[in-house]
Amino acid sequence: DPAFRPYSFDQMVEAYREQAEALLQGGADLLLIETCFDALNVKAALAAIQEIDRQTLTTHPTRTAGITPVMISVSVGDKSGRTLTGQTLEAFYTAVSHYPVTAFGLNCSLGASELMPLIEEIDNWCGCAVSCYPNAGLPNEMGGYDQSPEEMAGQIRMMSEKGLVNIVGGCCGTTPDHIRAVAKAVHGMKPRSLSDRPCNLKDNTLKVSGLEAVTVDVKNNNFTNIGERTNVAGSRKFARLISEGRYDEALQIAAKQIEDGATIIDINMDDAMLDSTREMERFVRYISNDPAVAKAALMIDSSHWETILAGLKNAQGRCIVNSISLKEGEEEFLRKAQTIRSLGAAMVVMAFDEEGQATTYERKIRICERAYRLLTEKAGISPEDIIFDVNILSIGTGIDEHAKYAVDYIEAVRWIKNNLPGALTSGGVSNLSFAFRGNNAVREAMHSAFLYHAIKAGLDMAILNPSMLQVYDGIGPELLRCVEDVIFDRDPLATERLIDKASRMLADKSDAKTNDAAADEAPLEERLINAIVKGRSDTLERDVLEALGQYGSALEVIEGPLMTGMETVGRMFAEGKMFLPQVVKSAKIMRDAV
Ligand code: THG
Repeated sequence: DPAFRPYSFDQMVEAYREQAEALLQGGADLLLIETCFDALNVKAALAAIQEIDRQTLTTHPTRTAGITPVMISVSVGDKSGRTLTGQTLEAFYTAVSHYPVTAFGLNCSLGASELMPLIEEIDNWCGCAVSCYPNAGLPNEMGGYDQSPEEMAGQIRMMSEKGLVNIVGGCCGTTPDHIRAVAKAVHGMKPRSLSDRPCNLKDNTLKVSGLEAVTVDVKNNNFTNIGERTNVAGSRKFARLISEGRYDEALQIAAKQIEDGATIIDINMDDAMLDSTREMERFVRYISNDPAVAKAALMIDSSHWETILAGLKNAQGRCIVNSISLKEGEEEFLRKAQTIRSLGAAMVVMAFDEEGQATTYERKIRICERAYRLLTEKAGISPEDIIFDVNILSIGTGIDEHAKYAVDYIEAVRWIKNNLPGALTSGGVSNLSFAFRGNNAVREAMHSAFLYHAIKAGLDMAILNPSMLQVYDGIGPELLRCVEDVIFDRDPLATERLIDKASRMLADKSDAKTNDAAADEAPLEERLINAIVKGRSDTLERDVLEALGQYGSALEVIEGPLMTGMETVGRMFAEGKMFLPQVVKSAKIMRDAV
């Protein structure tokens, strides 16, 4: 049973709490969590230590600092630099970065020379001190260690000369002679400098992780796609697979979203017919067994608090909670935010308060402003861990009150980016087009046009189906005009025109066919460029073979029309007219063509 675990997260917390408490009572100044091979265990240890710190604050008011110094030391299985669970060191560090650790590093594992490249890698992103205490070389066939004190000391000296470490020592196979030699070798050397580094990722970028680290790159305007389909309410197929217990097939839905460009996947098990807490736990555990899915970071989506906790307590990476809000008042809001923080996750905050969901611009921004104040001033949450979702609501419904929903959303995003420093923005894009269910061409056009404008206003990420996005420039001019008139509420008849256009498109399926026929008659080069830009594979093989005949060499086909296609892709991506999932698709077509 891939979801079987001998111990639960809560049991791990309890075991760590008992030991940590005893060590601190016995006079320990610092706790070393070492030989770690699974970040989830370390998160349990940190949760336990935070619990003790909170209690100490109330029972021992003299211990004012209230934060126990902690070192974390990871052990890797091989030179790939991944833990036993397959996690990269950066993803691991990201998963434990909510605690202000004193030092992070490696122990045990391999000998010092094998650890050198990994310590060099840690140096690239580690915001705290770096430690390293290797074995005395690799074990021999008897499981013993042969490296002499001098040899080991020489290798550690090299690490230190490169300025990579702050704390060094020895693990398996080392003796007092080894430690003496190491101490002598690094005596008087300068430790790794910390002054020019972002401490504990406090450089205002949101970082999350699965097996790999995922940076939500706001500074370079890189939009982040969150896959929506692992949602029992958002995909009939996923709902059916989960209710039938076919988790392996359900995982394939996640894998497809990632393959199509999602770096985070939204998981939602809220359904009256399911035990959502149990399903969340099972699915998150299943994910950890499938590296193609586990590499992505998880967004834990539920309106049940217990279900959210189940997600957080079973994921080894750094998650995003989706969501909390002021719905049940300030106290509950802050309590949840603090728990999320102590479990190491970032959080989506919905524009919702005691009076309900914000639908107007004014209410959206006021609620977010209030939530931002509370979280940053009272709960100590870093702005980059706050992701505001100001509610993407359905437009084109024919109801007058809905007409301004899209504009209000886009303008509220702009306001947040200008007024709540460091905070991020997100939204569930497919909600926008519920009125056009059954008409995917119209829905895709609405999503692409909406995203194009929302990203310009500062939208950082969105929950969407990355397999179903259109290229902005590829939307037919009439459809685009109809869609944008509705998005911007340009005139009272806009919705009517879009509905009319939509039903004509449905009735006139030949619309698409004539388009295809026209595309088929286009000159060869245009067909190839189109295949790349639109990510279409249907006539690719035929066209590539035809080009090979005409051009005479494969290289000329590649450097000619295919590269022209890729250049167009690059330009459109830079202009925000294409999104990462589409670029991924184009790259695949290019690869197939080559
Ligand atoms: N904000 C936040 N979280 C959210 C939302 C949001 N989570 C859920 C939802 N909204 C985003 N997810 C989806 C997922 C799927 C669809 C819409 C939103 C969707 N599904 C097809 C439909 O209903 O027509 C289903 C088709 C099928 O069954 O295959 O549109 O706004 N923070």
